Amino acid sequence: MADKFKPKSLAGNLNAGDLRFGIVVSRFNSFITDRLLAGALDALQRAGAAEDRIEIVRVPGSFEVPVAAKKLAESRRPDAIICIGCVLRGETSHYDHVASEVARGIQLAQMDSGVPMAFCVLTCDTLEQAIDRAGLKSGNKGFESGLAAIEMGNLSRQLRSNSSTPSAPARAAASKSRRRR
Ligand code: INI
Repeated sequence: MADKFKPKSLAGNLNAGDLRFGIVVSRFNSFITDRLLAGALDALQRAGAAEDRIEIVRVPGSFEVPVAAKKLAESRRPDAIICIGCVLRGETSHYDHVASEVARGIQLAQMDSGVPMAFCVLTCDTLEQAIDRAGLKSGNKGFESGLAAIEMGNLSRQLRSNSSTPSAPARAAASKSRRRR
């Protein structure tokens, strides 16, 4: 019985073929963010993304990433955006403000725009932790974010085209054609 219970399920594939991407990169801690960017580009390239369908936007620090991502989403309407930054704990509470606001800002930007945004902002206590996540012991979070962006870009396209509830214009057209019959 249970094996007959197969609700429809959707998931984005990892083919970047015809998707368009935006990447917002913070210049602060560029030693790390450059490596995250390289990881993200590696993921996109290996998944078949076209160079001319990727736009990279650089901002001063992680705090500026959300507003740039939102404007990029609204003006270019890419399939997905990858947000890259690195926040390192210092001696004051500055870290906490930047770290929490960048996460909150990116979530707001993707919810407001409807464009999926991969969160690739490292928040680390030490430079060593950041290096580990930018291509050393713990892999490259940029690469992982690239894959997340591809999957979410494809899923978003499916959710737009696969809607089980017809749009208002589609409903109006269907009822007009019923009246004509
Ligand atoms: N920006 C970062 O991306 N990472 C940090 O670790 C950081 N720290 O620690 O200060 C940081 N600060 C700059 C901030 O993002 C803004 O660019 C700046 O405050 C100007 O608005």
